[in-house]
Amino acid sequence: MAILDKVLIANRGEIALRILRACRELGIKTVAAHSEADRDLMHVKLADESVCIGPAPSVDSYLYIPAIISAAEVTDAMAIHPGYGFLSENADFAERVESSGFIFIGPRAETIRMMGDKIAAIEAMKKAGVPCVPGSDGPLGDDPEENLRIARQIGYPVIVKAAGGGGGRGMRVVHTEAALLNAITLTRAEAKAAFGNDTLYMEKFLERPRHIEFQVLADTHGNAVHLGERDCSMQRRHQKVIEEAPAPGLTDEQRNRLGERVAEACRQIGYRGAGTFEFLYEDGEFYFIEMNTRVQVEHPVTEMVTGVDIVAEQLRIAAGEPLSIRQEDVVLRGHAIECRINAEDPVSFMPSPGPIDYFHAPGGPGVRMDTHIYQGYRVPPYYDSMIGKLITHGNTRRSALARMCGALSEIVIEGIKTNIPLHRELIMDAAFRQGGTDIHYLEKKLAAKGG
Ligand code: MV4
Repeated sequence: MAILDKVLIANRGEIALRILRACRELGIKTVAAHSEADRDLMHVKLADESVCIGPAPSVDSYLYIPAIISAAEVTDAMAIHPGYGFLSENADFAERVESSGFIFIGPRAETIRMMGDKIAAIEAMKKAGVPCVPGSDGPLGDDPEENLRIARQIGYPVIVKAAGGGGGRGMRVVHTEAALLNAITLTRAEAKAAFGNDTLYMEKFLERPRHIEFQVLADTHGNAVHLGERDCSMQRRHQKVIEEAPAPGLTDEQRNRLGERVAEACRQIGYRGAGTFEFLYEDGEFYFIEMNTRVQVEHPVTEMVTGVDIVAEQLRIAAGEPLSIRQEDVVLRGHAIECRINAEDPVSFMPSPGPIDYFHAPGGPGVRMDTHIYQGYRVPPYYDSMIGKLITHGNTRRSALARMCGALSEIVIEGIKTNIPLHRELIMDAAFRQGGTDIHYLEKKLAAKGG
């Protein structure tokens, strides 16, 4: 690619390998920036160059901005891909990447900063005509009477959230007026300690929603498209376990309507790159809660049903090229499901790092496995326990489920414990097979099993 001749991958694991593959396809050279514990990662072996950026702990390597910028400088990379997690949604990082003369593969720093402030994000989306949860429409003040009035106006139960939070951190559900003021005080103190920002806001608490998110792509020429939605309701402690696309039961009309809205919102705010609009979905209505300004773990299910390579589009956008697709080119075909494979005990969920003594990858039509593991690889104890994603596609949800069932029976990982047994159970679960389970379903099921 003309302008992007070399990309530094500032991440690890399966997403680093995914980015490397997209670069290779587009003829872009790659630099793997890795920690001391990650010399044996698959993408480090495959990259054109590799640079050690520090010791095993993330704060000294994958989160250490000066080391990453230096690695880009010494290798003469043109751009930095942050992947997901780590520095991917750090506006200061994006700013320092660009002020050092590199391209940040993601939105402008100011967009990341705005979306990191959940109140600003909601305000921008409301302005753009995206439906939001009824709430305080701005920060909560210090006046107890005013806060009681806001909650009464919204109607209990309400949820108090930190403006600097997100992804499930810094929030508290309040069921009665008697509990409100204390809840605000506690959440404020927690938010201050966790995010250095005690700004709070309030929303109506939705009791049984599904988590449905829309994928968007926007280029620097004013084009924006949506790639439909994913249902990510199957989660435990804010960690997604299974995702799928499209969301069961959603109509084309619902999808097109909200999809057009979020694409238009992207044009309005001058969004750049790949992004995800997170919604809660309850009783046929969508409520925006947050926007993610990165490529997400679950992007493959969208790729499988649209045929669009989201990471390749990120690279094209960063190179200043227009999107390779228009909205009318985006056609959903069939159904895709993703199981996140974690190195963890399937019952206790305790991490299980260690050697991969044996690995057999599943295969066949409609089966994709995104993983960096190989026989002889050692899963280090320092990072997230996700070691791969098993994705299946079929013409129908039934077919995708059948293929997932087959793939889960084929896959063999020995040497460490994994959550594959949990996936085998979930894929046969009657309610999940029916489709449309809410965000609390998995935790309730596990609690009933005696977890
Ligand atoms: C909510 C909610 C119910 N009502 N907001 C949790 C993570 C963060 N992204 C927002 N979260 C929630 N916000 C209102 N007004 C319930 C959750 C929530 C949740 C959302 C998505 C996926 C899983 C979840 C698990 C528990 C709570």
